[in-house]
Amino acid sequence: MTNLGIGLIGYAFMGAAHSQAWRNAPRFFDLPLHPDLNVLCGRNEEAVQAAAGKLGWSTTETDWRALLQREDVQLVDVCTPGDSHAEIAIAALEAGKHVLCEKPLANTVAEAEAMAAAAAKAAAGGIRSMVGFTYRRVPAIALARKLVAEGKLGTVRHVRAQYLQDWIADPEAPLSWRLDKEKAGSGALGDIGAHIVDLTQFITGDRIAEVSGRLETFVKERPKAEAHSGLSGTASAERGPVTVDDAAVFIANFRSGALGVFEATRFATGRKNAIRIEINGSLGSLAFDFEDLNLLHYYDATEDAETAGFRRILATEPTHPYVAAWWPPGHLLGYEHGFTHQVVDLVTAIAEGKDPEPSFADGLQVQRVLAAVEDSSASRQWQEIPE
Ligand code: SOE
Repeated sequence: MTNLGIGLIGYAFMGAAHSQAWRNAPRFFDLPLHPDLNVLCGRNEEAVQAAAGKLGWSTTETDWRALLQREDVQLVDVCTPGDSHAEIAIAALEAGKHVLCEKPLANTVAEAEAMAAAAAKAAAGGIRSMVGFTYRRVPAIALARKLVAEGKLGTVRHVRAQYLQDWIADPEAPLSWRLDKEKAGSGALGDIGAHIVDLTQFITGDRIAEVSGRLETFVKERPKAEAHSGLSGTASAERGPVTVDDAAVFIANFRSGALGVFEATRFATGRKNAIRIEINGSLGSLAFDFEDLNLLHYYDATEDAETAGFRRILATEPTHPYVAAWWPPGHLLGYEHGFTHQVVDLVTAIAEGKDPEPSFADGLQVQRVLAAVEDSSASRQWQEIPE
């Protein structure tokens, strides 16, 4: 079997999640190429070496440009904050490396356009790229898409989506890079709203045509972070401004005529990672909540009214997407499995010479929706998303 040398940039929360995926994918799935965890890259030498030992990487680099020069790297996995996605991903594609880039694709539409153009050019030479909208690979979500595509819901009328977290509901929670517009591009909108834009479009096979939205920053100033790890941190005595939205809400028209209602917030006390999606169609409905991610709720409106009702589909059957490679029915899957499935789909597409999805062009379209929500909030007007 041919090997695929991986170079991962970033080793915090997402870097750790991607590392386990690169390690585990070939242990459970029969992959056409074997990923070698060759290089982990981060700016602090001591810290990146410690992370490499823990996460299973053979060597380290402290400069991503040096990583791009290495012959033992065929794929670059970008797990840095959004402000460096465009520069790294474009340089990697130009250096002839396949690229997996974390979401949202970029911090601005202009950056995302440049990335999509670089990806299209590289694809002509067989170099592949993918944006990491991982939740598409949760089996219950992939099953939802399949059921909609099979026509089980009939004509889709309503799309209802929420992404609810509460990790900064405490006004004394320190400033993380995710609250800094320069680093993150936007707040709840881009960080978690991007996921529900992608997921609803993925499940319905439809696209958002126009939006009317509102962004809000409830807590305008917070303690600066002394030390930061993942979503938590230690507060310092100094304070700084929050430069992104804490919450984003918007309504949307889909191209098919379906109506959408979206909400993304980090202030939903008690909700930790609740991605809730409900789709209502002429023949039935589907409902999903990531806090119970193995379940898909399905209502068949064609059944006898006397016994009809939502039923729970436990998406752990070997016939459900991705599940056959794992455990027997009822032995539940978790957050990390989506990342493993992402690696499986990416490596398979590379080996088959196909463009993986979601592509950088898909990432650009999501970026346009996010920008339209921001513009709509600022202008108090509906905003159209170009095709
Ligand atoms: C923080 O809000 C975060 O880690 C996001 O950045 C991820 O994309 C999301 O899946 C979980 O929450």
